[in-house]
Amino acid sequence: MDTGITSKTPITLLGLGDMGTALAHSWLAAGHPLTVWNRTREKAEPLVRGGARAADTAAEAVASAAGPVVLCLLDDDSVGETLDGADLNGKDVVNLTTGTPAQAGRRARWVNERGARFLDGGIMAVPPMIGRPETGGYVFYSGDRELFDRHREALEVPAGAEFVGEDPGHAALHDIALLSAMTGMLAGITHAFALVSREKDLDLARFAGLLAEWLGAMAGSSQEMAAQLVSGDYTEGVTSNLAMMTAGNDALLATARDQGVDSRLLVPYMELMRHRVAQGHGDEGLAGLVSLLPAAH
Ligand code: FVH
Repeated sequence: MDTGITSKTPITLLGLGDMGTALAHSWLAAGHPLTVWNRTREKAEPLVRGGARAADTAAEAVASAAGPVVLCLLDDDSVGETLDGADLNGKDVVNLTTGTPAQAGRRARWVNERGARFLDGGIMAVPPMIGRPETGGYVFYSGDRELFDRHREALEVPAGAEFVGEDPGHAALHDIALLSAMTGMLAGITHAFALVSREKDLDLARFAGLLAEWLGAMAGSSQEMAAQLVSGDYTEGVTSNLAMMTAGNDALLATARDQGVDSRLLVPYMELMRHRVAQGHGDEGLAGLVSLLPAAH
């Protein structure tokens, strides 16, 4: 006989956009009692048919929460608006809304002042990856370690969980750092396709495979950079030195010119390389470039 009683952690989820809805389905499928709330109520209906309870207001959803209150909203402002008026005292708040490290820090203080514990999360997955561990999606978490440990099993249902420290801003920092690296990589991919795409007899699908393999192999250089930053010796274990790479940039720029391609995506990074070599550090790897980036405030 199905008594409807389960030992699974009850989840309260505020926000049913594309990501929130994917999270909701994964918790329902895993048998977690689920209460949902969304500003536009209709988005809750399919989940209610699947066994979730829809709360009329965010405050009511929070008041009835016996487990973590998870937020997956557009931005930090929408988190503030949604929680405004809710009694957070004694609650565990898990914010999966993308924001900056500073916003996470401020939100943690705001939540703590209202008597609740706070965990921030940065989702490294797109909705179709949620509830499918084989896709490798995961969430960076930071903030209250006890909260994380207590709800870890439930938090690991939608995607893997990677705790990166008690500073509430560190999940967002990891998230943004990875997205920033991705942006640089996509700029490189864009330039590479601009170079080859005007060649009529070139197989772009084959090229794409070669490109992905090359980027995968080169990604290992991040370990070399980390080791150099930790030791402070930027010449440690250098396999390709900066002077050689900077000289090679001339061929990259000349080829772009010959192919009629604008080099604007590459030039800022190349200028940084040239500057470091001019400072007398041609024997280093790339770690020295990090020291050139602190912005003037
Ligand atoms: N979707 C993705 O690929 C990325 C993957 C990485 C992580 N992001 C972040 O996840 C947060 C939510 O993303 P989403 O995909 O669910 O976003 P939307 O489909 O646009 O849904 C937005 C939800 O936020 C609600 N909302 C917006 N403004 C307010 C407000 N002022 N008060 C209350 N709720 C608000 C919106 O409600 P409604 O429009 O349906 O009424 C949606 O529930 C996000 O931080 C991504 O960066 C996703």
